Amino acid sequence: MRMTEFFMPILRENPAEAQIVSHRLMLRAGMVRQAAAGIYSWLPMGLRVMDNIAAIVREEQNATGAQEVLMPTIQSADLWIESGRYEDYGKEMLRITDRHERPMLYGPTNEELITDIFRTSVKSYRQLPRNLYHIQWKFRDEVRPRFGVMRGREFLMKDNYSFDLDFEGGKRSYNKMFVAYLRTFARMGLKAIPMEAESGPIGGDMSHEFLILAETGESQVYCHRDLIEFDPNEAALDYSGDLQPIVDRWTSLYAATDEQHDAARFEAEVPADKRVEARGIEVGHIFHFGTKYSKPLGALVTGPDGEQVPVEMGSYGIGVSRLVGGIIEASHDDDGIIWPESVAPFRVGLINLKAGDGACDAVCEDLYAKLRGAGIEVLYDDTDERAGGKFATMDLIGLPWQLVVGPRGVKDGTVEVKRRLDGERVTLSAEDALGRVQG
Ligand code: 5CA
Repeated sequence: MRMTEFFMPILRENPAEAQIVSHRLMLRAGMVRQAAAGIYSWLPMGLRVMDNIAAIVREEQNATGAQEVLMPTIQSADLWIESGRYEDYGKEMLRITDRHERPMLYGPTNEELITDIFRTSVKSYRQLPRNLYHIQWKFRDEVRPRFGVMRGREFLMKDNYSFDLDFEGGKRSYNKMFVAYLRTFARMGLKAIPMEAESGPIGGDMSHEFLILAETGESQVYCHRDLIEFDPNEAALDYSGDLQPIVDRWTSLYAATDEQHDAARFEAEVPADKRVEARGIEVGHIFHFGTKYSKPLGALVTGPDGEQVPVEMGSYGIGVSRLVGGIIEASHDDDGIIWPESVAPFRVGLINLKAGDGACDAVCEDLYAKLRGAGIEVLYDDTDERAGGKFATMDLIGLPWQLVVGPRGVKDGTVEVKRRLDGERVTLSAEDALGRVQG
């Protein structure tokens, strides 16, 4: 993509309304624009990152055997009245009336709708287990939408729903998601720690939140320091095998969010020098709630002995749009964002220090064509801005690699390669520079 053609409304000044760094940098880098309180438009730079995050989520879900569907944003109130949650959900639910005066709502979550799809389609235990997910916008009329996309009113969530015959099966499904979440967040360069959590309005008896540590996090968390060092990829993974040992390892050490925190247990179980009390951002939340929805909604299957049994269910959420902000909170410096390669909007930023100069243009065009030919996403700064401004913009938008082409280097046949992560710069031939950014 040529910067002269790219829609990237950069802000030079810090926007006054942004209280935390991710919100500030997302606005400055032209990733999002606020449309109303807690509601955002996603501009190309932001959408590219969100799409990359969603792609990782999708790949890791598919690897577990979960299948993608797409349910609507607008739901009929009927199912929610049937489950008993229509009243319970309170003011957070955006209620809508259609032209026939039928009560509708903008879905804050999808347990009812998926249970309805299930009950009308699956009748026998032989069709179990099943795990369906979608990546869809949700609306929650939060009292205090804030911190940009971190606590929005409209936000993109991956949510899946598992259906099993019995508790043991339900636990297996829960474990699969537990392990898939560890891998999903690790692929985004995040250290997400599973913590005992309250199940809140979703309900259920078993629940873990996945949190990344960040000063600006909304949750107070308490955990054993060793959890921060655990490697989510250390065990070879077979989703058809027994995942309990992996889950046991992660849950063997104390980790809890504020609501579940037990100070006495924390002190008894964690040596003083291993106690971490910090702030965290909840990026995922998994629930096992058994028959909470299948019973009232009559999602029954015929069991092996011919009896009718309500299915065991769980639901599993990942805050896809929140992750865009969360990753920035975890990875930035004074100059701007530092995107992990896996989610970066472009892998390479190509800077032409003297656009309009025949020799510089020729080298840049050649590099640009070769990078694209190699399937590498590149943003080519072909503008006539001065060098300082170009460097500042490239650092702000945080692409992992910068290729800098200027008249002096062109004369020597060299290009400067800068790695955004640590600022390391090396001068290489154009060919070696290409090799380096390809990794
Ligand atoms: N049905 C269940 C799981 S599918 C559910 O709704 N869980 S949740 O309420 O915990 O939300 C799942 C994830 O969505 C959270 O972990 C969080 O990352 C994200 N999320 C929740 N509320 C917001 C919000 N207001 N803005 C941005 N992301 C949010």
